[in-house]
Amino acid sequence: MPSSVPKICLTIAGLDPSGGAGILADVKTFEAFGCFGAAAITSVTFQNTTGVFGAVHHTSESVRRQIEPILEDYTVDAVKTGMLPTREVIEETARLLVENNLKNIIVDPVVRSTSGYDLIDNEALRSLVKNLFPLADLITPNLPEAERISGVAIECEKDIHDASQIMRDMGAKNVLIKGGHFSNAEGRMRNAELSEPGTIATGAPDGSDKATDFLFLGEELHRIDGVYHNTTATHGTGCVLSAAITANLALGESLLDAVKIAKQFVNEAIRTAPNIGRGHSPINIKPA
Ligand code: PXL
Repeated sequence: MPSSVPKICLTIAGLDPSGGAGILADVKTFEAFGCFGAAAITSVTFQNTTGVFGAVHHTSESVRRQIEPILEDYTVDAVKTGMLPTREVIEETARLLVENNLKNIIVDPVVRSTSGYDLIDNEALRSLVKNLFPLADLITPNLPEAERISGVAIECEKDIHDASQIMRDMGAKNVLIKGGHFSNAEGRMRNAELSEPGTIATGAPDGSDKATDFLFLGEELHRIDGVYHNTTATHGTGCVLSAAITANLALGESLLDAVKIAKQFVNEAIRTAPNIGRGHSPINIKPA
């Protein structure tokens, strides 16, 4: 009996050789959902769980020459972009997505590593907004990324609405702002001082243990609640979340359901993280 044809997901992103983030995390996640994972590398980073020590970026030609043979051969059902380090790579990626009429596109606007290393320069970020936001079915910034892109300092729920509106004005159709960063000590302090009590479930002054993501489907807000895990084992959570959304779109789920399923998957992956390495442990990417 031939096995059934799997859905195919492509990630266009950086390599984290330590396996926690980037294309390795993406492909593991695609496969965990039963999809077939393919990957084009935009940058080779030098890192482990304690930090990022540098990177060598690929050229736009290298990115095109990786992707074209894949698209000539496979029907790709969904695509995610992660670390796109330069304007050239971003513009080439946008051209490839348009030329090949690719669907189910998730853009994770990767800006900075958990350890504070800048993965993309300002010129590239402007190009990402201009060229890729309009092509994406969903963009998935975390709070610091949403702040940097929108220019809004996010302190309370109204700021989240404003930042989302600005990013939609920039061309994004749907926006998922990941609330996990509200749950750290700084977030709790900011909330306690500056927002009305209870306006943000996560990191609330009452010590609430929710990590809420804010999904704007157009103007319509859906709160996606998750459990906040007080842990440093968070390396790659953004990559895994956006890859899990991508896999579920490939499988035919609606955007809302794909985000809910992905959020549960990441929660479980954080809860059962293996605690390897001396820094931020990777999370546990296991079959869904
Ligand atoms: O989590 C953001 C990210 C994405 N992609 C690559 C990374 C990182 C963070 O370190 O290295 C390749």
